[in-house]
Amino acid sequence: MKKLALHWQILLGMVLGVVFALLMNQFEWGATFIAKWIKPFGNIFINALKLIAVPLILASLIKGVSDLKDISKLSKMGGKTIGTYLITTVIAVCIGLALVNIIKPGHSISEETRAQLVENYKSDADSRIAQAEKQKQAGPLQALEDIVPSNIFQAASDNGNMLQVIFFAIFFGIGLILIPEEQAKPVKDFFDGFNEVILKLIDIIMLAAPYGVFALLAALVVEAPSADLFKALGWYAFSVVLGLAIMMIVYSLIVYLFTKKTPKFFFNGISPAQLLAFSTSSSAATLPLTMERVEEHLGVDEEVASFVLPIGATINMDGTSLYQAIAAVFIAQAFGIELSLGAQLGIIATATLSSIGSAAVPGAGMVMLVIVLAQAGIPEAGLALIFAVDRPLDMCRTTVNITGDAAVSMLVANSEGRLHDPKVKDWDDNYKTN
Ligand code: DAS
Repeated sequence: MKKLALHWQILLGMVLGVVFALLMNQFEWGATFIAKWIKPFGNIFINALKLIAVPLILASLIKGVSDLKDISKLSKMGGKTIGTYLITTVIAVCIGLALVNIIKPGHSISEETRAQLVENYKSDADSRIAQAEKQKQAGPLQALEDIVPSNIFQAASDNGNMLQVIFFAIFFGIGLILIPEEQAKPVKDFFDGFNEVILKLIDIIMLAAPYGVFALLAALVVEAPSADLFKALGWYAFSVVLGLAIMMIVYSLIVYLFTKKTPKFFFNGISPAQLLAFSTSSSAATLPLTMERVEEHLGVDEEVASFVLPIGATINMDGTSLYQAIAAVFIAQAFGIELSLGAQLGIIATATLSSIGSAAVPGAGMVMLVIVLAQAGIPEAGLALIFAVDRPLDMCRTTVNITGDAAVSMLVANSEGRLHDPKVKDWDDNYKTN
């Protein structure tokens, strides 16, 4: 197993989980055995991901906000960069919401399977459904009021108040910017280090992913007698991949509209980085190659690229935000929760914020999905449902994440008059036979 790259290990875990469950289904004690002796390992894995969500938000957002101080020095380019990143992320979330409401992947689940799902995850589903009901009866400003926590430790303790944790993290980061540099430095260094530790913990948790997935898949197969759950998962994965493909078209359109560089030029310049992102599921691991391709093959000035891309790798995750919007609404549909328009608009905010807070490492997008689910009152148990297909989708969404960063770096460079002719001509000139 060690020799295989992590994502192949996870895919193997998925297959073995299904095969094992189908085998156990041949014995009348098979389902009970899996429920008692295998499924707990899947729950432990999901709990570990949920455990890391709050510290990850605190670390990445406090670091992110306090790093903004450096951006203010380049405020014109900084403002343009952050502003464009936010626009592309909101576009991605809206495309995701549109698709999941049109395709309705969760509606193809039969009432019997839905009842089974709610039964399997009863405690979590009930509390979330109750919370969603409460939110429906709440006043117009209730959601705003709920953002400000009265007690950070109570907010951090219950995953249902993720926006309160985010509010505290941003508030704290702003405080950090406003105190004198020499006083802020040790605090900033602490959170930089804290962030590194959390990322290492995610790496460790992801090492358990193949085993966690094996358990989750095995439990899913024995608990969901009907194939309609797998059909629904197929439609869900299709919705995400379709949304990501639309984002690729959006990027090539905005690059052409603002810089007149053709899609052929753009994709041939960025494709090696896209392949690396696809195979590593990590924007951070791909960043060095993204920078080299953007500078050498897409003509972005080196100073612009080294400013825009590292920020993009950490806070601009359009693929992740689109995926989180679709995943949240899919899980709500699977559990029979009709989300109000207000709740869906809230998802635009929480998916944008949680993709900003998502670390550029494999599986981070799913960890942060807890925020979107919790805020919309959707059962987090649904994570077990979608984790089955999360890895292949992580590979796809990471590819979109870095493509979005590259596209925005070209727009920013172009607006600063620093989009040059590439040092290395694109493939038309190199490989065309003379
Ligand atoms: N894998 C993350 C990245 O590196 C994205 C995600 O997990 O959603 O961009």
